[in-house]
Amino acid sequence: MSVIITEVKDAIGTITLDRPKVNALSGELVNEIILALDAMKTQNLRVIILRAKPGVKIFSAGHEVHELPTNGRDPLTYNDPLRQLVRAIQLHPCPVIAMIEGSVWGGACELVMSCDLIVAAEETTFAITPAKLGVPYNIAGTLNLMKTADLPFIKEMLFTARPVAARRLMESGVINHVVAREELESFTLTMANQIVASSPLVIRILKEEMRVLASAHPIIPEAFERIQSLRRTIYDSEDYQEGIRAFFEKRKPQFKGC
Ligand code: LCV
Ligand code: LCV
Repeated sequence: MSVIITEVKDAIGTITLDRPKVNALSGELVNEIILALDAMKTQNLRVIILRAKPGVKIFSAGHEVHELPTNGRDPLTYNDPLRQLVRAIQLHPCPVIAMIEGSVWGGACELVMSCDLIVAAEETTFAITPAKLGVPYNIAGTLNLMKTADLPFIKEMLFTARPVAARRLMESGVINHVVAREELESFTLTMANQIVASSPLVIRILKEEMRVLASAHPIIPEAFERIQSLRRTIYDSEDYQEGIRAFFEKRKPQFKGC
């Protein structure tokens, strides 16, 4: 049973998340989105819209917590499905518009922010929650977030792990437009059609040009290794185990800082 719905109409592809309960980003869901993105490369499309079903309360609850390893393995490596999906979106020749309603959690925030444009319904919220779960966020993911908004704002989101209103993210330049929920589809389609009317070659090259320029962050190997070792202290910690245990036991985690 597929966990996404895909549609192609007038050079616009739409991928709808449709995994029961909360669109948690399981390997299965992520791989279906990646396959749909790949297929859409050969259908002469100009824009792709990523969305959940109309009227959802939760756009996505983030990484499927049941799939976070607790045996001392890095939970968010380069090949983690979510990392693969973020790269698939960033490398896709078409602009991807995230059309968001409901609440967005954890890694789903980075998924949405890796899209080229974001249109959100008024009541939408975003919460980046590794600190609440005791999880060592991925290096590329942290860098992606730092490239999306000013550091004080990203630190507030990461340190408090609290939901932030879409309008606040728009004021910080993260979200392009916040509209009434009933206008979300028409507004997004209008923007999509403006892109369809432009040169796909120019847009494809501009998207890749900006990806390469934006990722031009030199980091010396020693710095990279030091950050990796810092992340290991988290996923080797008791706090990491406690964060996940508390989630499944539906209780507040008792973090000890070790
Ligand atoms: C699996 C879930 C999930 C879920 N996975 O309904 O960014 S990082 O680094 O942290 C990264 C590793 C990451 O993305 O980690 C996951 C981050 N996600 C979160 O922190 C959100 C965790 N979920 C929640 O806070 C709540 O579930 C929300 C607010 C999404 C929904 O709350 P609500 O009260 O409406 P429940 O909490 O009862 O959740 C409904 C069902 O969905 C499961 C949850 O276990 C429950 O399952 P059961 O009905 O079987 O008990 N669920 C929720 N999130 N990420 N499963
Ligand atoms: C020569 C012109 C021009 C013009 N050159 O009056 O940014 S990049 O990479 O694209 C870069 C390469 C660049 O800057 O490319 C040019 C970007 N410019 C545009 O895309 C604007 C193109 N122009 C228009 O959209 C319209 O002309 C505007 C909205 C500026 C004005 O519209 P309006 O209906 O008031 P017309 O279109 O009739 O233009 C009046 C006269 O100016 C000429 C146009 O050809 C027309 O000449 P004739 O009266 O001889 O027919 N014109 C306008 N823009 N960039 N000529």
